[in-house]
Amino acid sequence: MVEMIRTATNMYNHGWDERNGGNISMLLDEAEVREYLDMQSICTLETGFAAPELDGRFFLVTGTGKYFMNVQYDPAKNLGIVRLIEDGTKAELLWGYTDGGRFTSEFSAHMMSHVARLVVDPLNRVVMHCHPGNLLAMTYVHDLDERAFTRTLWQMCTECIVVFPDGVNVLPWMLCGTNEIGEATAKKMETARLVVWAQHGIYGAGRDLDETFGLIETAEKAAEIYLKIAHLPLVNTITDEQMHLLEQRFGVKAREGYLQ
Ligand code: 2HA
Ligand code: ZN
Repeated sequence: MVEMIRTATNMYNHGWDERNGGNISMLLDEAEVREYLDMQSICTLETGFAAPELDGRFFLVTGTGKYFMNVQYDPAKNLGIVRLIEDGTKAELLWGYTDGGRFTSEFSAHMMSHVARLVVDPLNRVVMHCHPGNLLAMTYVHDLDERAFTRTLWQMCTECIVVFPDGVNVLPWMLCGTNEIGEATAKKMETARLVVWAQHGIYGAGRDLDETFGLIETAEKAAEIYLKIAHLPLVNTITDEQMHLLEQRFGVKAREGYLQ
């Protein structure tokens, strides 16, 4: 909980979550939840989708319409703990949303992304969405082809290929808050932990809040460098040969076919 508050505050302070922008969900262990809660259901909410893989699982989730800026001052109003029931078509509220609120409007994208990432990595716990300015800006001026987008980011900072060797997947502009964008995001999450929503923001997934934050932070830094240099004549870059040296040195494998 403390980490959740710190992360939401940190994301707000980075300018990634203006107003009610952004949302976070974190899978909790049942034992962890039982330690703090009496497990009484406050109310049952319809999710609007099915996710049988997550039946009975517990999540700490930011609330819809809530401001990341305020999470630190009133966590019980701005966050909630829910248990998915009835094949994920319903969620029991166990704690939080004290003003009668509910989970984020992007709950389907979050839950479907959890399903997709847990298949790839059973230790995945966190899905995070936000609106970082440089990545967002990049989607207006850069080719949205995933290989091209990823390669540009990798070339902007040496550590990028080490931090996200699986690259960045990209969705074209789609209506947010729908099951369609949720399904499309989850599909993209099968092959990468970062999914850009063109002209909107980014989704990240990871084993804990710091790792997921760091993933987005690294991609955002690379996008910042790109915007600083995109209009200037390019004199130097990180070559594919050098990328291969990074792969060897750090024991990572770049996404198949992304390097020459
Ligand atoms: O609710 O970021 O995508 C805030 C959002 C929606
Ligand atoms: Zn958003």
